[in-house]
Amino acid sequence: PEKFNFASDVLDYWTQMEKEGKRGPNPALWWVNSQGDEVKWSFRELTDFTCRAANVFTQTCGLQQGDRLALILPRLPEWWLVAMGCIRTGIIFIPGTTQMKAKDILYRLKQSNAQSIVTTDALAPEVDSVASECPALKTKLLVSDHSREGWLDFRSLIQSASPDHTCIKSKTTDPMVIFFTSGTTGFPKMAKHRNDSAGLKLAHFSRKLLQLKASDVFWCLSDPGWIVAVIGTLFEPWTAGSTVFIHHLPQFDPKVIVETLFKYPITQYFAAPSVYRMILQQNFGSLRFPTLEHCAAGGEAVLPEEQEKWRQRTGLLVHQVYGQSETSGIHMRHLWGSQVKPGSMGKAIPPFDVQIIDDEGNILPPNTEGNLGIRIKPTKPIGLFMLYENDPVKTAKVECGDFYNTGDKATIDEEGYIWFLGRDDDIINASGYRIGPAEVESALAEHPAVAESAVVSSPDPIRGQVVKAFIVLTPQFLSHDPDQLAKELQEHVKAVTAPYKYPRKVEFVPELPKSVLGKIKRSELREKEFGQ
Ligand code: BCO
Repeated sequence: PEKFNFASDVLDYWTQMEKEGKRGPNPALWWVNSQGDEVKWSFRELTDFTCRAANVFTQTCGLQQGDRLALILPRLPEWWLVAMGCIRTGIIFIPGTTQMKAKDILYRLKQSNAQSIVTTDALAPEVDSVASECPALKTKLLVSDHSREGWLDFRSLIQSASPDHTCIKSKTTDPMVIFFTSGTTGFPKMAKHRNDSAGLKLAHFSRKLLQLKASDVFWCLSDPGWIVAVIGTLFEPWTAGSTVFIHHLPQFDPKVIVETLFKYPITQYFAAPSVYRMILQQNFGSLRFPTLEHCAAGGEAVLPEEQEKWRQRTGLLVHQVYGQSETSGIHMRHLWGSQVKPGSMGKAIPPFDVQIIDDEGNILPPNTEGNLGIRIKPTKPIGLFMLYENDPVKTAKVECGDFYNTGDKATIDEEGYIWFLGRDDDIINASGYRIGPAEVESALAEHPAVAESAVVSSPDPIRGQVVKAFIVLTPQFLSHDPDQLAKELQEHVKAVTAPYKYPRKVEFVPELPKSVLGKIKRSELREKEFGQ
């Protein structure tokens, strides 16, 4: 259709179904924390609250369609109100992880020209420390029980706002959300998506993806800063009218995951493969969860032996799915009930034409290693990002003949099953995070001990891969205790940038391998790590 808006076409549809008694009593959003607090909202309540949020943005903050709002919240119910309030008004929201530090936030606010930011007490001081460098930033909204000078109190504004709001009639092609995604070089790029990218795509293909039903209770563990959470905790479940289950989970703890799967009637579950590994590694008694029917994993590869171990312990298969910030989630999968080839990502979901291509975009024969490509010509399928904002060069670079080149290496077998192999560039995929080496190297460079560094991926039995830094020390630090210095540098990285990027392995070296032109050869270091 020419017009599509997820708030009016999907959320309000389910509200109407509730009013007509055509949807069961399950909440639309079910939020819990470890202190026993609980929030249960119906679709009717969500329509009310998200209309109020829309009024807060337009009336109190003066935002209009096309303006940008940075959304940096942990797993709090308000996250869903903000995201849907933006969709109702056409404000482009920019999710980000709460692990970010002042420098990361500054970069995002400046690149996106965000006029508004929503966050909590934890990050408000970081925002305040850089706000003067962000001329576009006009309003700061705090989700907290306390007030803070210079910040609007989102919770009390929602209470006093009117629930009467007319959703904009957005075009399917209007921009809706921007994700920052790490690249091989430089700092993260802005992958921009349209209204149809996630919302409409899933309205059409949902039944082929996770096959959710209105009676399902779906728990997607990902932090709401990532695309997988935006798909898995908003678009995918609400398209099907299912319950979105959220555990606040400020710190990851496998014990809490297992207890939650026993305690609540969760029927479908999605997490990064590292989470499955961390659960399997612990000595839990039974893992036979009473209501769980389907498990899925994405963000990194699942090994066949891990899939088998999970099946033995739980009686359930882990279905591997694939996606990137650019592809708005999932383009291939094993259908429930179809043959699962352990270790494979499953088959492409029509109408996505997924092929293995060479560097010129030619389709390679089965069982040949190449680039994972999604056909974009003659027709670009809905779901793929619009472009990298402000970066036509990088946008053009990922177009390869008739395909979007994901940059991931894979093979396809005669039956169409796709097998992920990894990346052959410098991007690090550590426990489901995509990390650009330049971001870590730049953080290390701020420490006086570091003369230069090269950051690469290194294998890890639990996290799949971890970040490893090879560091050449400045002369005055050569005599320092290496273990202590490594710890200091790790803490330094955690302090200046989002801590998930910190180098879990550090090696001090006298020099780095370089080309004749003086360019650091990260590939040489990486190959050594993987024993190639
Ligand atoms: O392991 P350490 O304790 O040494 O360090 C951890 C944290 O303790 C630390 N940290 C976190 N917040 C901090 C902090 N340190 C200082 N100040 C703070 N504010 O930093 C390290 C963070 O590492 P982590 O995030 O890997 O933590 P953790 O607890 O080990 O979590 C394990 C996982 C598996 C839950 C986590 O790695 C994870 O959530 N991985 C999945 C990521 C994901 O969702 N990726 C999807 C991206 S979208 C996509 O791929 C599209 C595809 C479908």
